[in-house]
Amino acid sequence: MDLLQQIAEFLRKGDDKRVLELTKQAIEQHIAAQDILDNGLIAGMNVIGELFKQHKIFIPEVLFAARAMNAGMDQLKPLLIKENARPVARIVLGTIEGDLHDIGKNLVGIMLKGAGFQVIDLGKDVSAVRFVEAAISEQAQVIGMSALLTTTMLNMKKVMTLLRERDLDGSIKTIVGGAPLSEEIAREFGADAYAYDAANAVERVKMLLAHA
Ligand code: B1M
Repeated sequence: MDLLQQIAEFLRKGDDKRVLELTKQAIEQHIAAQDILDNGLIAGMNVIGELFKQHKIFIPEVLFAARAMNAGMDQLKPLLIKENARPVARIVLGTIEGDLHDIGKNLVGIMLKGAGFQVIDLGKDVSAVRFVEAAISEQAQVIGMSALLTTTMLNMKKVMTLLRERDLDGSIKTIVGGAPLSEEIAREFGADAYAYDAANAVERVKMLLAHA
């Protein structure tokens, strides 16, 4: 089993110490951070998602896997973030109200920072009012929302409605993402953009700002 497969396997087992060690080893062996992320950490998390769906594992195992994922991501973070002198733009980021999944959102934040954006991370379970008020007070150009549940993604619509009501939909752009979202759903919700993963989020935010 190669190193990345071992990372995926120990993540599946929820062994954060082994995931941490192996991620460090992979970095020392000059394996690209993106490769470690995609073929080690995310690959392991995808297996967890599948097992959880089939009721072969339960919440505690998923939580241990999430802890192991974070242990690996902490090592990769500095490599994924390149220092930029001046922020390109300001983005308010968070997981939508009712939703506690934050691994994907954190990854999006890391990639945006790496691309030179200033990210104001509001955390998880963020209400529409908090998103909009933070964007106003921080003078952000973009609001980025993540949702992992088909139920909570509906709360994203409230942000677009609130922006329209306050006549801010022209000056503050919105981008949504997360497993249950799609281009079509994003359009239906009235979001300005949808991204399928963290790297795509960077591209889409750049496009939004170019057209602003
Ligand atoms: Co939960 N969970 N979970 N869970 N969980 C899912 C999402 C689920 C698909 C599992 C399954 O059934 N197969 C399912 C949702 C079903 C649905 O609604 N369609 C589910 C469920 C049902 C639940 C609970 C309801 C379970 C329960 O209590 N009975 C509960 C809900 C709690 C709540 O939020 N209120 C729950 C709880 C949890 C834990 C707390 C145990 C834990 C989260 C820990 C944490 O995040 N700190 C957890 C986990 C870990 C998962 C799975 C296994 C993994 C999610 C993850 O981190 N993936 C997940 C199954 C799966 O997705 N395969 C599952 C890795 C991450 C890198 O990917 O988040 O998709 P992802 O992010 C990607 C893209 O989506 C995109 O870019 C990221 C990087 O590439 N992206 C964006 C994300 N946000 C974006 C924003 C953007 C752009 C792109 O722009 C702003």
